[in-house]
Amino acid sequence: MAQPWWKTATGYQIYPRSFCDSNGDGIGDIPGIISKLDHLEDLGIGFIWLSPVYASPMRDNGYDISDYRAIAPEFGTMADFDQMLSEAASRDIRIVMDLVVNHCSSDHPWFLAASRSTEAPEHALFYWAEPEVDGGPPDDQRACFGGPAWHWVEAVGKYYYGHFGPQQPDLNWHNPDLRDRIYDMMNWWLDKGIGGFRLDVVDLLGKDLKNRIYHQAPDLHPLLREMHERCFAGRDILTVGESWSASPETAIFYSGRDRRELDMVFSFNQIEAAWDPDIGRYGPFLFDLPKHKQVLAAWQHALADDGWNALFLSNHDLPRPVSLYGDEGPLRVASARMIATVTYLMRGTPFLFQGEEIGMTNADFTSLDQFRDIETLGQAKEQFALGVDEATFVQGALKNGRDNARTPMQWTSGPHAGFSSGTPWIDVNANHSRINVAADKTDPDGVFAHYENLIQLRRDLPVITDGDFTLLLADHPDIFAYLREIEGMKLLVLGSFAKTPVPFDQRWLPQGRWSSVFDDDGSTPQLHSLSELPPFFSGAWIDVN
Ligand code: ISL
Ligand code: CA
Repeated sequence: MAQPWWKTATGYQIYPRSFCDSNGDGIGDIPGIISKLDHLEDLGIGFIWLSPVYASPMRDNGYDISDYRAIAPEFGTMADFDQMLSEAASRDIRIVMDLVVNHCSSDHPWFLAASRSTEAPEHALFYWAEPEVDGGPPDDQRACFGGPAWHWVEAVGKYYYGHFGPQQPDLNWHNPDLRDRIYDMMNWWLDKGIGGFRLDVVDLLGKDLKNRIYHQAPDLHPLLREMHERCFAGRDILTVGESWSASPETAIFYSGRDRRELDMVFSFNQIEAAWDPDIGRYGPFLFDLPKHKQVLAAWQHALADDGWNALFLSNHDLPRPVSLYGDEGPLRVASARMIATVTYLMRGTPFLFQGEEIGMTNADFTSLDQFRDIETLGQAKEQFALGVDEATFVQGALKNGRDNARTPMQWTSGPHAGFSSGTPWIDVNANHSRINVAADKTDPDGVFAHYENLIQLRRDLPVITDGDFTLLLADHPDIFAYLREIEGMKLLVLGSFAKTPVPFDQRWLPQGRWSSVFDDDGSTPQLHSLSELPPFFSGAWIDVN
């Protein structure tokens, strides 16, 4: 059987609000996306993961949906959406929609009806709890964006569960009526010809609130199988679930061939490996390359014969990769190229995040009022209550906050980085004078040209799609190296995470006559003559023996 298209295709995540504004209101929109499809075609993208464009009060920038079958007016109309779909299709680009069905917006008509009367059929679409004898909620669970997770509604005399916050009431997946409504809506989008779904916080579906099992509760997988049966079966689409709780041991339950659930999951083990176990994401990022390699290799091995990996460096919730693993200064381009090389030549489907293809950096904010993210602002409130001062908080948020990924896409060195002719909803990074698409694209050694090469290589070399993975130099503190092997071809991938030269021993190279897969002008040092690796050195070679 032929490979599914998503095994050789590369994905590109668009965060619409920050991508391109066509009408000067400061907010990115669908006509803006249409105007940049050529950019994605140049890059070689096979599909777009489109962050939510549905109607929404935008308290969480669209991850709080008030109408699943309408487009948010600030993003455009359904006609704009249809045009985007067909113009993308004419460039062989599919559109994978973000499916946010763990919760909806508290402005959704379902929730409005549900919180007016317990008699309304919509009431049972949500999770409710009677007050305890003291009038309090059933437990002390905290919401992700701050405050308690149980929220009081006077009119019905009950608490509802909102895992992220009061503005995002959780949908009751135990109710078949809810599932019918969601599956109908999913099929409605699929029938339009979209390329599939990215399922937001998929591991929260089927949560067991009584026993306080939120992620990967026993009901999760039966629900995903039902969803597959009712919506995905027989369709040529891609499905990827976001699962912070997935591990190499549980990944196969989502993506195993015979499971009939999803094609793959985004796992975050490699991100969490760098968090302080006591503080979590709001603490320092304690990057340790041997640990990082160990986590990624475990995923490569776990899904070697069955299941599939989603490869990514960042998304709209994470800091920028060059800021996280590389260099924001003079070695930025080399570091961006290196990080991409070692990540995207593993086995799996790559998902780039907008701006990554030009090595964009974290935000350059100086005060709290420049932040827009509901999570960052919720955290600020909690931290200030604990006595943390603003400057310290801002410093932390500039390292790990979600707005780092959400500053406007830097198209040009001109006003507002060419993102908008009006005032952007969130500040543009001043470094757009240097870091922008127009400038990077003219540089044959730039980040864009390198991504273009990597994406093309993934289509040309079956060893990347299908080859075995062997980690080399597992304990080396600065070098990430691995071998990919398939009948008739060996691919060696190597990168240095060090800002300074690293001694290199020729005996570390596996047997072979290694020839670079990247065309270069001869300025790159030959692998066989290296006694040290230059800062952020990287490359990939095939054995021409
Ligand atoms: O990164 C996180 C975990 O610590 C959270 O910021 C994030 O909320 C979590 O990854 C879930 O993310 C998804 O669902 C959220 C939405 O705010 C995120 O943007 C989305 O990617 C609620 O829908
Ligand atoms: Ca706009």
